[in-house]
Amino acid sequence: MSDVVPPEVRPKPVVPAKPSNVGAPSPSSPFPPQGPSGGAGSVGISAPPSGIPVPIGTHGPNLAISHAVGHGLGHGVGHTAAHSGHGLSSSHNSSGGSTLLGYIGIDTIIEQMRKKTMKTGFDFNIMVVGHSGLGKSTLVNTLFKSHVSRKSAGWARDEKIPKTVEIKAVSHVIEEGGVKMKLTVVDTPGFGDQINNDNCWEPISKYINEQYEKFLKEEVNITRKKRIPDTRVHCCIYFISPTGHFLRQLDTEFMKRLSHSVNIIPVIAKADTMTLEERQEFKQRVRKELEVSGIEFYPQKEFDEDMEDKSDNDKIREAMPFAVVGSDKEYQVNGKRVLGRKTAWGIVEVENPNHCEFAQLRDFLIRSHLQDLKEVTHNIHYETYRAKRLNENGEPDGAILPLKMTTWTQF
Ligand SMILES: Nc1nc2c(ncn2[C@@H]2O[C@H](COP(=O)(O)OP(=O)(O)OP(=O)(O)O)[C@@H](O)[C@H]2O)c(=O)[nH]1
Ligand SMILES: [Mg+2]
Repeated sequence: MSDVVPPEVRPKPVVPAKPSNVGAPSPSSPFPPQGPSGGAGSVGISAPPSGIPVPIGTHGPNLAISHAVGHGLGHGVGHTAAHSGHGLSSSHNSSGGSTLLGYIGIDTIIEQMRKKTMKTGFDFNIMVVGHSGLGKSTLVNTLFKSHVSRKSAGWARDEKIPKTVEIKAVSHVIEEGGVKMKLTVVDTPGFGDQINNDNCWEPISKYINEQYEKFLKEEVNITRKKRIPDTRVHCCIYFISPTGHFLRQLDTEFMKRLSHSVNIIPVIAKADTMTLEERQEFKQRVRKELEVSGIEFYPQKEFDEDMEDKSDNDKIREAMPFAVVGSDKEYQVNGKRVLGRKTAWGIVEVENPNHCEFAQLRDFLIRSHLQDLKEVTHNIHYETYRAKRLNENGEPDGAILPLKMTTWTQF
């Protein structure tokens, strides 16, 4: 299993859907015959190298031929191919060579991954950080509508969320559409209260690195788990005070220090305390300040994979930092229950895009970038930590390193 490479990158279909002109099998397939039964070779069709995925569970017109392929392939894979119906085929081109025309089924990797994810579920870990009282604990509850912190802390529903006094990770398994996500929310005490705020990022930085260290130790174990529990922080939502002026020095300092070890997502807290014009102006100012200070927030420009990625992420970067409002209280608005904040002049609806950008933040975190957040964490931040640690003394806490480091982790 040492060379199993995890499906790290967002899957993109490599081949188009099965073409209508799937060719008949030909003896001139580029694949050599495989398997002891002689099935593939004996009917004039060759089996693919065993690494090539074979479609599962779809029945097509080439059943007889596919059956032969199946036996030729050997156990497991062969049997699946036997019922695939797609088969493998190649045909002669005009110059006498052979061209692979048949449907191989590479695109079924997506379905295979989906099934696997459905079975195993996945971890997603969010941390909230910022000055005291900016609504960090409240937003976490809002985000997942699951009252994560409240339930776990045993509070009654209407109790006020207490001040957070220590770093606390709370996990819940959330299931939607048959997919299980183990969500861990790391709530942190607000900083900025102390007379001396020097190094207030240290406990947070320490926590982030401890999770990397835990993962590294598991990874280099001789008998490592097939699936390493992932407690690494995939994103750190940084709360900016809605002052309407400038970023505080502590904000820039914090983000500068941590942006190289975790995905920072800045948000403007308590957006309901600003007018729309103030909010727009403040967002622009914050973006400028972040740029001038050289702070790379997520999604980092340097990690855009292609032009499409760049153009999508540019739009997001231009909309950031999202100005959010949090609440875990529900009110009746036009006959519907909505999460909101009741004021003397009406209800601020948390999920209404005309009121604030909470919905944008949620869609960005969960619906469009969750997988990418995990990949950047693993491939960039963790990798940097890992390389540094292994360079320091070669072995984390005396563990023996395998020659080649590979993981079998679902991201
Ligand atoms: N106006 C407004 N108030 C909010 C918002 N979110 C939270 N609050 C209120 O702000 C106060 C502090 O909220 P918390 O969620 O405890 O803030 P916190 O950042 O976790 O605070 P610490 O744990 O002390 O750092 C509470 O009274 C919340 O009801 C918001 O979006 N707008
Ligand atoms: Mg709190």
